[in-house]
Amino acid sequence: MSYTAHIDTFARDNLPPRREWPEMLFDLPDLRYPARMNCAVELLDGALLKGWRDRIALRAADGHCTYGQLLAQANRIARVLVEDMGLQPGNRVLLRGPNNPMMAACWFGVFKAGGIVVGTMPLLRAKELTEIIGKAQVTHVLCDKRLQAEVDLAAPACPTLKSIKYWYDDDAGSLDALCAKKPGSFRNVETSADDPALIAFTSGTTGKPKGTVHFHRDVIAMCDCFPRSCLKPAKEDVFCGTPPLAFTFGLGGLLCFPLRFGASTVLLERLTPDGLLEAVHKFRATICFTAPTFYRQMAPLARSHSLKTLKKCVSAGEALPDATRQLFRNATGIEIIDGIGATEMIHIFISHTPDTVRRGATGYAIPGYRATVLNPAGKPCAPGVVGRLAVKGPTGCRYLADERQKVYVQKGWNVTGDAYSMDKDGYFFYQARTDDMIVSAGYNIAGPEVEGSLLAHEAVAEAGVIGVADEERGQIVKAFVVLKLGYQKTDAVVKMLQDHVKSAIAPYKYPRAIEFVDALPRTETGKLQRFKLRTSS
Ligand code: 3UK
Repeated sequence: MSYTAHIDTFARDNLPPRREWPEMLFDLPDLRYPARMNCAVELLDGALLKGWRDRIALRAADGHCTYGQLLAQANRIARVLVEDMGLQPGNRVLLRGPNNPMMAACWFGVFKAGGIVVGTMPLLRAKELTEIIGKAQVTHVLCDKRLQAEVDLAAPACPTLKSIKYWYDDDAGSLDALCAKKPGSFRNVETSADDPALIAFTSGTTGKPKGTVHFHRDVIAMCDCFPRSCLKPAKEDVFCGTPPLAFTFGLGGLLCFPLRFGASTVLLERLTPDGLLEAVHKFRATICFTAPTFYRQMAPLARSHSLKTLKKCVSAGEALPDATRQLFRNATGIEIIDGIGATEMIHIFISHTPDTVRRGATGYAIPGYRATVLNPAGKPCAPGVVGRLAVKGPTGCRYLADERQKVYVQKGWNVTGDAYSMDKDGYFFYQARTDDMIVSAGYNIAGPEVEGSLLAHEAVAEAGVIGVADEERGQIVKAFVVLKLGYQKTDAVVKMLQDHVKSAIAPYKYPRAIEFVDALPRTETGKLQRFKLRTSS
């Protein structure tokens, strides 16, 4: 077996068999990494070698810290893990906290000590934590003191746990107190480039959580793909946004990407659309990462904030409706960079630059990745034909001990579960999640297209579209609509919206049922939870 720094080989032992891995592509010269690499050493110790010691790395409500200070803090945390908590390389460490500087330092502390990070979203409950801890055989926990309650509830049912420490905690035995006694240096664990670095659990909306294993090299590869080819950040950039660091969209966009480029990142807890705009203004942010629903809600508020510093905005997590793209551009002058990513792929693999945007498209396979659309026989579809999106590149899906590996990876391709079409120039057009396609009277209808059409109407704040069972047609299209202020939930408005859709897209796609609601159910990552709409119908 090849070199590993892991003494505890649980994660390696529970990788899928090699024959079930996707085909990996390392065509780009930027992606040829040394056999031994630790992603935190590459990002932090590497930053000091580049002369960035005194540059600001993290910005937060109560101050900032430099690359040098972040490195020292990560080293102290690594020491606490090894010297006080008995961490062995390969052990899994659960991290739990809102986006704040200590949470960021913990990620790097675990990497440096050769541990494997299991990030968890702040809103997860004891039941979900117990499942994740059990599945990943978590041994250690580092947690923000304010999120202790659910850990306490979960712990009795988690026999693998050995040691738990809290931060932003006054206790003598807290992570903060232990760190304060340590020197800011650490002998980094020399991991192999393909030693597991993190197990990211999918923010999937149904079924048992799936853990996706990513190696040290994958963390660096995500920094060397989308940011280099589409975002093109500079040292002077200030990143900000909403995705939790436990979501790989946030881990990349709000932590690893800025540090890879010598830039700084604003870490803020629990942001609203208004709060995010305020943060852009206050921190003079230049790059923003968030979900489509945030851009939509920010557009009407944008005029009342000074956003002159903001240059680039990245949207991911779900499809960006063209109506939202237009609304945001009209309000700010910024052409949003859309990108589809997945926890299985660690980050974005289809995207575009502001100059290469094509209306209604997510973009093209970014350098390093290849993408195609497969028909039911597993062959590439002709341009314009809808099929299953399949992708391969320098990163890919490796589920931790999970039969569903064979569903996600087919013939070397990562099959994301999205229905897409591709045009003759290689631009990819999102339709729906494969299992969300609506079939009504023999027609295939993609809910997001109907949502997009509704969102273009001035009365509509938000829309979610699903298929509901119907005796005559099999399914009918049903829309859940949040109206803007000043519009009434009346039959006349129903008729107006139906007529609008009929005139904007093929009439058979119009929502035969419309229900007005005050809000749509969403995940912590901004995704619409269609299954909740289905069960409420
Ligand atoms: C959907 C999109 C259309 C799509 C993610 C960027 O979302 C991320 O990861 P998840 O595992 O979900 C993956 C699924 O979400 N999706 C994401 N982005 C788009 N659909 N247009 C988009 N731009 O169904 C995909 O299969 O939660 C996104 C970076 C890292 C991520 N983990």
